[in-house]
Amino acid sequence: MKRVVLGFLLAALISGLFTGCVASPEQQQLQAVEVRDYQGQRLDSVTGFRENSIAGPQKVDLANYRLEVNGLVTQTLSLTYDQVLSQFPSFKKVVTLHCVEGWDATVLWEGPRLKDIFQQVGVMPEANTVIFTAVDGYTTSLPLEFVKRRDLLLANKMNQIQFPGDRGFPFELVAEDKWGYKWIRWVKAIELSANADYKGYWESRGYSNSGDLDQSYFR
Ligand SMILES: Nc1nc2c(c(=O)[nH]1)N[C@H]1C(S)=C(S)[C@@H](COP(=O)(O)O)O[C@H]1N2
Ligand SMILES: [Mo]
Repeated sequence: MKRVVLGFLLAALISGLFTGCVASPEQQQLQAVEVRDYQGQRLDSVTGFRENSIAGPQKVDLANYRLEVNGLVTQTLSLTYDQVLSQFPSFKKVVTLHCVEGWDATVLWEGPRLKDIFQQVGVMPEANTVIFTAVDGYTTSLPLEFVKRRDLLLANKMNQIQFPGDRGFPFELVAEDKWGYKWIRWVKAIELSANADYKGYWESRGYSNSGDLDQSYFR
């Protein structure tokens, strides 16, 4: 009898150890439907990422979710997920995210352009900075001119599928040419500001405020 219990415990322990390496049913489902090749480019799987966010994966309930656009604008916006997607056209881009930890991920991103959203709210001339806030309290910022010129996306799809919950659903900023800490996930507010020196979560802890990929991420 004791042996049986011991054997059972051992089996439970071993299977527990290995579940970390095996894709969960949800991950397997995502792997089956995501696109891994786009116009000749290999894409990384949406399930193969390291989770390194400041407060762990966020579960966003769409019923209560609103994307807020405010600050130096003539008309503030508060939109549901569906309103964001129906009011602005979506664009696709293959872009590689580089984390300061040394890993990267190449993904087909898809979603509305920030500059189209800005057009709708009417940005005041003194605004020069875009400050982003996420559901987990994370913050970051970018120059307004850069966001418009580079057609940055607020992505809701990766590899042609809607974001999995732990990957930044409903929206992640595709901050191309910038280090991973500028790619804010679970975005909930976008503020137009005249404070070019604003420093977000990692920027206020010593990472470069420009976040330029071709420069060191230290100040
Ligand atoms: N809301 C939020 N967004 C965040 C973070 C975070 O902790 N919270 N971490 C950033 C960092 S350091 C990296 S490298 C990227 C990783 O994004 P990925 O999961 O799309 O690869 O998310 C960025 N966005
Ligand atoms: Mo990162």
